Amino acid sequence: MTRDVKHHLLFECATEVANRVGGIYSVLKSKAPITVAEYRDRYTLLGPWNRASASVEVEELPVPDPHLKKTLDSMGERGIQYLYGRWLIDGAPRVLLFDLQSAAYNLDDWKRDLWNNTGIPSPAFDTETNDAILLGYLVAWFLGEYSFHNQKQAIIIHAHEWLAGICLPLCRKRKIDVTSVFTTHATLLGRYLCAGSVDFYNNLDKFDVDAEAGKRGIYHRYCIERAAAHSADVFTTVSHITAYESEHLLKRKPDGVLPNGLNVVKFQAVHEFQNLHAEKKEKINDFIRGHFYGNLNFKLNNTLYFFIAGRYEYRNKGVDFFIESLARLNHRLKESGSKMTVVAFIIMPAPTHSYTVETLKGQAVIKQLENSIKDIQNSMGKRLFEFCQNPTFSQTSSQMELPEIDDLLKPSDRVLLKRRMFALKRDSLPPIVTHNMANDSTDPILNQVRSVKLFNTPDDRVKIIFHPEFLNANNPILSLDYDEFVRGCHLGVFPSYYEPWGYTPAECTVMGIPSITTNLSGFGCYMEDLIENSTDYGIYIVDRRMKSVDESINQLTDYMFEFVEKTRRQRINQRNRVERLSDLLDWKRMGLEYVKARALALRRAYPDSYNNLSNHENPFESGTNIKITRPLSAPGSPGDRYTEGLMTPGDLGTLQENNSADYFDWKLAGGPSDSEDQDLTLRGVS
Ligand code: G6P
Ligand code: 1S3
Repeated sequence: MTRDVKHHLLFECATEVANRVGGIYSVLKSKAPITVAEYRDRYTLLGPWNRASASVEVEELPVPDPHLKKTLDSMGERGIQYLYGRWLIDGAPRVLLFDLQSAAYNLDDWKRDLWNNTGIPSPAFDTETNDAILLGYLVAWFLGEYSFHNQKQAIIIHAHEWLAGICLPLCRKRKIDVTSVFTTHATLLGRYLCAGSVDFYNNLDKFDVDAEAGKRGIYHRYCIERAAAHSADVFTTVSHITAYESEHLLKRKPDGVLPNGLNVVKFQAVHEFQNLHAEKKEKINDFIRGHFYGNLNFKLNNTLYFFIAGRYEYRNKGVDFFIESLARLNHRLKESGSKMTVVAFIIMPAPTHSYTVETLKGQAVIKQLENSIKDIQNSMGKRLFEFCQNPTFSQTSSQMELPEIDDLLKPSDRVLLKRRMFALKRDSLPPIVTHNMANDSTDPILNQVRSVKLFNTPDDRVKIIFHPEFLNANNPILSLDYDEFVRGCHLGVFPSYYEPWGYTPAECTVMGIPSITTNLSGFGCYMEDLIENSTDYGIYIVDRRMKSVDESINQLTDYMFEFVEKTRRQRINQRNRVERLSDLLDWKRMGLEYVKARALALRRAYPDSYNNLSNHENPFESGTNIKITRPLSAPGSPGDRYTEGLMTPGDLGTLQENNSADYFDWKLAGGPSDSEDQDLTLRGVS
């Protein structure tokens, strides 16, 4: 059938539509403005209807498109409940959310059908898989009916992750007239294998994938993921390194890489983000005063805030590396007699039973002290004012007399102050963890902190605070949203072992905060490919690929030590430089790869519509090998380099069909350095 490919419709399907769970929510939300700008009302996001989150994120709207209305009415007649509306985020994209429970009466039939038609098994009690099946069958049902009612326009279904992937083999099996893109943001098996103690990257081509999935009880999930990857017209992933992994674990080489972007909002004046840093840091200082009450033997002016944040995946996110290198950093700072203190935050949600009494008490006693001092300040001010209105002169020297401290600070004030100061006395050390942990004695983070003996003693130059809950401005003790917290910190540390992309360091970058990542993360590889000496720009990349564990930890320690040694001026300069990189991560640039993926899907499904155009089958193949010839300049915007050639972000990470590239050896040829290099050197930033 001939369909209008130019005015095609785009449906993007994921379980995190208007439902914050993890990275895919960030992808969809931050990408929405550019996708809506391109498609307007031809774009709709599909997903499960999570009533709690949708009630605050989605505004219901009448269904405007008659084809859509017919389709939904017909599904409604069969008991399917849905919510059609506007997602209340930048770009306000249309969303169509299906109530999975309203379709649950079909579950057994659909599971049987899945087995009969695709050979994918589904055990009875895996709720996540059951939901994936319900969503997949609902979306395939919807697309089947919709493409029947609307026979004019071409339709693209873009599914993210295995949880939203079941619709793809179904569309293929039922020959539904749509074209499809599947993006995997991590592979199931990769995540599981890395979380154990496996030498993952050196054995990728050797794993017996079915057996490994079976051993971990995820064979059925793995089948869904693999089926989605193989039945999509275009298969993509988020980074070069995950493409390599997908090729081996899912047995299909991705057609291209769709790196994740961010919706970069620039300030009018450069200094604004620096001011924000100072403002938010002051809020963190307030928290620290409370947390370390009675033990604040370090100067906040000489204190740096480091942090790691994300899902609690101890090994995958590199928390093990972080804690070990903090212990080494502590040792080196003590040895060198440094006057600096590092407070390292670990922000990773874990099962807890509320805040500890000690944590709450710390904030309360400091608040009380602050309030009492304000009251005393007030009364002292009044007394001083009164005294000065009626000047007295010394009888001997005819000089004007000034008040004595006792005239201003009355005995009752002294008593109050003493009481407040007594309240600051504590016998215990400042706590490591802010909450009562559900599994305190078996928690891997706490156990490692115990084993490296980082107990927040007065001698320690590195202190640790584990906050096992995501941050939120309504939080009673650290009342900052995550973004505000990042702005107030000095360095993000993300030494991941398994990280298909890694939004955390990317977010630091657009907020002008330096970060440490690794060459096993999609983001780290991407930046390493783009920037010749990324440390100059506050992107430190730990080599976890070619170095031994001990060497990598030492490298991480060196980076942190080097950072601690910087002067305030150097930190400010570095923040300016980091912030300039944010253009590289903007969806306005990253989104080009999504455009290419969709173009390829349309071309593959409707080749006849392209007969008169060039026969370039795969738009991911740029044809020319365009290289960055010079490193980013410190003073100018690195963004201008892109205007010189045709390069788009994915060109760096794009896999081409039938190519035999060794992904790990992917390198940009270094070009001649220019005067801006010298500029960098002259500034003494090496
Ligand atoms: C920003 C502010 C400066 C402040 C500095 C502190 O740049 O604009 O006024 O001195 O932050 O930097 P630091 O790295 O010491 O937190
Ligand atoms: C995944 O989320 P994760 O933290 O489980 O998807 C993210 C978005 O693509 C990606 O940034 C991250 O590396 C993956 O691991």
